[in-house]
Amino acid sequence: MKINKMLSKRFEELASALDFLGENPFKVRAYLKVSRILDEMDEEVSEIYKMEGLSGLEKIPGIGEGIAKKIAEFLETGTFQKYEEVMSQVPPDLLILMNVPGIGPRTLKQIYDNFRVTKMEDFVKILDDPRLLQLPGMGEKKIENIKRGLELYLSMQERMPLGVAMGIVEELLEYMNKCEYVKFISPCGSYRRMKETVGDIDILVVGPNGSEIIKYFTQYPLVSDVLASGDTKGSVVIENKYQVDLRVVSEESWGAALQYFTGSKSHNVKVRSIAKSKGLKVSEYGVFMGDKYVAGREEEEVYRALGMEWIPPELREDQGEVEAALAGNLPNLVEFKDIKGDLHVHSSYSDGSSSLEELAKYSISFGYSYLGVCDHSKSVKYAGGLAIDGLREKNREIDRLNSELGGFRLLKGTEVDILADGKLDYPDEVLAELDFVVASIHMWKKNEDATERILKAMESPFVTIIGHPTGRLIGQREGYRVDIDAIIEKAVETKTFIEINSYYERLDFNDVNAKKAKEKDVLLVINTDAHHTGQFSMVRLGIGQARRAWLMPNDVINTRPLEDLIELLNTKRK
Ligand code: DGT
Ligand code: CA
Ligand code: CA
Ligand code: ZN
Repeated sequence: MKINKMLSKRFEELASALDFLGENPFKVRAYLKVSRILDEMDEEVSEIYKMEGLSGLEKIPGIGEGIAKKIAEFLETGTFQKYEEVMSQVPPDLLILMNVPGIGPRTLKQIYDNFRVTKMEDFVKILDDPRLLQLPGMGEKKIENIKRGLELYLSMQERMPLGVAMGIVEELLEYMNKCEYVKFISPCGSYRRMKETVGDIDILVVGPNGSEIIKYFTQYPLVSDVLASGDTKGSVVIENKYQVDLRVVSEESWGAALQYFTGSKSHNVKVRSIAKSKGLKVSEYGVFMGDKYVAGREEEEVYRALGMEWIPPELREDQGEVEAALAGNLPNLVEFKDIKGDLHVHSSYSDGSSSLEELAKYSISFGYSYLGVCDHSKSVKYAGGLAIDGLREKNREIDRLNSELGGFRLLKGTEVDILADGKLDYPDEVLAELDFVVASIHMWKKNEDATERILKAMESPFVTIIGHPTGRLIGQREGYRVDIDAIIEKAVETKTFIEINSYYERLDFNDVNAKKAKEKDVLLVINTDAHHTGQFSMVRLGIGQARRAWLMPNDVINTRPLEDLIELLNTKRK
C-alpha cells in the first residue's frame, strides 16, 4: 500500500504545482485523477510492475502510456523527471503554502503574481496588507480563512509539552481499548521516551483487522482532521492541533516495530550497527539472519538477539545506553513505586485549592508515606503568599493532623521566595520552625542573570532544596539566565538538594541538567508543585525526566523512608 500512497501524493503535488504555474486546467485535472486512482487501488503498482512490466501498468483503468512510464520510472529510481522538473520551478515555501487549508494553488498564484512573495514570512505580512483586499475575489472572509488555516498549520509544526501529550494519549488509549480488534496497543516515539516535548504522537497496535482498527481510530470523537487512513496506517489531527499516527503491525513484528518506532533515530542507528557486526539485520519487522526471522515478537527478544539487556525507552538517545546494555551495566532507574512522598505541593493556605486534610488523605491513597506542604512566602502576593502568622497557623494545623494520621506524616515546609538580593523572604527563626525549605525565584528582571541570587540562597543552612532552578516554562518562556555548573558546584559544597519540578509546564531541572547534577553526586528530589490533588499524577513526568537523566532510586531523596529522609533534610542545619 505504501508505494501507491507515495505516488498518489507525488501526482497530487505535481497537479498543484502545475496549477500554480498556470498550466492548462485539463492537464491539472488529469494528474489529480491519476492521484485518486492510485490512492484507491487495492493492488500494489510495484507488484503489477514486477509481474507484468510496463504493459501491466498500462492496463490499469484510467492510466495511459505516459503515466505508466512515469510510474515505472518512479519504481526504478524513486522519482520521475517530470515531477523534479516542475517542482524545481516553484519556491519551496510556496509548495508548503499550497498544502495549507484555505489557500490552494490558485489563490497562491494570484498573491504571488501581484506581490512576488516567495518566503513564508513575507506571505504572512501580506495577509495584513490592505492592497490584498483589492484583488478580485479576495474578501475579508477569505483572508480570515487563510489566516486561520495558516495558524493551524504553524501550530502543528510546534511541539507539545509531554504533559499535554500524556492527557491525549491516555484518553485515546482508553477509547482504542474498546475496539474489539485491538489486541496489543502501546505508544512509542518520543512520547514513550518521555521527551519533554513531543512532535507527534505515535501509537502501535496489533490486531487481526487493520482497516477496521484504523477506521475506528479515525472515528475518535476528538479527531478534527483525518490526514491518512489505510489498512495499516492512520494519521489524524486531534483538536485541530495534535497529530497522532497509528500503525497496525503483525504479532511476530510487535517487539521489532515497538523497538523501531520508539526510536530515537540515533539509538536505532547504533542498534543496527551492532546487529550488522553480529551478521544480523534489524528492521521494523524483526531481527533477521539472511532471510531467516530470528526474533521480533517481544522487544526484550529483539535486544537479547543482539546480545543486549532490554533498554528502558527513556535511555534510548545514544548516550552510552547501548554500550551499557552490551556490558550488562544498565542503571536500575528510579520508578514510581520508589517514590515515598512529594516535597513541594501547595495547599489552600496559599494558591492551592486542596485543604491540608484533603492533601494528606489523598497522599495516603496515592501510596505516599509523607508529604511536604510548601505554600508561597509573603512577597509572592499574586499567589497568596503567607505572612508569618499564617504560616504558623498552618504549622499548628499540621501538628494536629499528624497526631491523627497514624504512620503518615505531613512535613512543614515553605516555598520561600529568593528576593532580588538573594536574601530569603522569611527570617531564619521562622525557617527554623519548619522541617525543610524549598527556595525559588518567582520574579526577575528581563535578561537578569540570577546565578548570584541562587548561590547566595544556597548558603543559608535553612535552604534544603532549590525549587524549579531555571524558571523556564516549556514553549512559553526561557527563564532567567543562570550558570548551571555553578549551581551544581554550590550544591556539592553546601549539601543543598536540587528539584526536578514535575509541573507539566516546567520540567525543571530538565534531563540534561539533572544528569550533570548526578554526575557530581548531587542529590535530587522529584516534586510536583501540585496546586490540587488532581495534579499529584504529574510526578510521572518528573520521573520520566529523572530516568532520562539515568537517575537511580538512591540519587533521589524522596525515595527514602521517612526517618532517613528527615535525617537528610537536617544535614545542613547540623
Ligand atoms: P518527535 O515526534 O519529533 O517528537 O520524535 P519521534 O522520535 O517520535 O520521531 P518520529 O515521530 O518522527 O518517529 C518515531 C520513531 O520512528 C523515531 O523515534 C524512530 C523511528 N523512525 C522514524 N523515521 C525513521 C528513520 O528514517 N530511520 C530510523 N532509523 N528510524 C526512524
Ligand atoms: Ca513522534
Ligand atoms: Ca510520527
Ligand atoms: Zn511551587
